[in-house]
Amino acid sequence: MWLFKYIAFTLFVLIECKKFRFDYPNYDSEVDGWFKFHRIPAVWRDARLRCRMEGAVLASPNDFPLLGGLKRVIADNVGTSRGVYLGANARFSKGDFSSIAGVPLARMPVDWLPNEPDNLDNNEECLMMMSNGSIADVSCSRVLPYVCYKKSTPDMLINDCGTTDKEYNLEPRTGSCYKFHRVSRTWPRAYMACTAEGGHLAIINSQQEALVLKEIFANNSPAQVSINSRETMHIGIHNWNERADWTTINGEPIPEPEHHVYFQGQPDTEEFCGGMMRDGELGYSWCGVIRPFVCEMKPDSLQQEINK
Ligand SMILES: *[C@@H]1O[C@H](CO)[C@@H](O)[C@H](O)[C@H]1NC(C)=O
Ligand SMILES: [Ca+2]
Ligand SMILES: [Ca+2]
Repeated sequence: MWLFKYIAFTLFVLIECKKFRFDYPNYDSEVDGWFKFHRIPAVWRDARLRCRMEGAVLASPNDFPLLGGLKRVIADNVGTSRGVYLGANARFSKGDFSSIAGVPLARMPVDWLPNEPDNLDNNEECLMMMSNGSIADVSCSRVLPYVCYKKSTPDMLINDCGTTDKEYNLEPRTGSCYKFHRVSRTWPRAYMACTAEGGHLAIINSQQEALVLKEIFANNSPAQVSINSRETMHIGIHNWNERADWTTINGEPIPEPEHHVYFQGQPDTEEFCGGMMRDGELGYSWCGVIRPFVCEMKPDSLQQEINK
């Protein structure tokens, strides 16, 4: 009896240790990973990107366990009358459907809905799945809910910053964690990336933090940053389309800078986004320009349970 208890306890501990992040709460041993249902529907392109930014992948029924897991998630969240996007798509080449991991559709244990596939208007390069596992080809611009999947891997360790993302570093001077993104994005996409990672675009709360951000930028030379616009990085400052009314993205005032804040001269009522230049000056920037950026996260933000 004690042996049984011991084994049960050990199993319990092993299973309990399988953690990813609070919004992927339930480890599913059949798929050795976690699912997250995204209730806010999106076009396929945004669905894929959000899963990727969360460190996961837009789910596909690559094998029987994944099919079973997906069917359960769909049944629990959307019922039987609606469908969700799959990762599997034919965007690279019409008709050649395969999952994001490269598994061809012909190898997936799925059936088509009645009268599908029909490639309506020769414009259906994405797939939707119902809770019974039947699929249909649909336009990738449809707005549908979706499911992200994270496979458990041996190198998944939760670091000081509460994340498995090794690029987040804890900064003792501010108590926050930061990640510099060398792959440039527009400001809205940068905002999305930071949010998906469990944080937000870096917010300057003190002179000390302004200095920390300047140092982070300095540690990433222009040659290490992906494309043009290497001299300014996006941070969490916005003018809310109100010319000079600059605040942080949390609506807080920007701390009185020692350095000059170059926020003058922009046209009326146009949307501008805040950036920091290599010399530490803050300035405004077109939101649509792709630039490197810094995300900030509190060490407990991804692991805290939700209080309901
Ligand atoms: C799955 O459900 C749809 C309706 O939601 C139905 O049209 C289809 O025939 C079902 N597929 C199977 C294999 O039962
Ligand atoms: Ca169709
Ligand atoms: Ca901050």
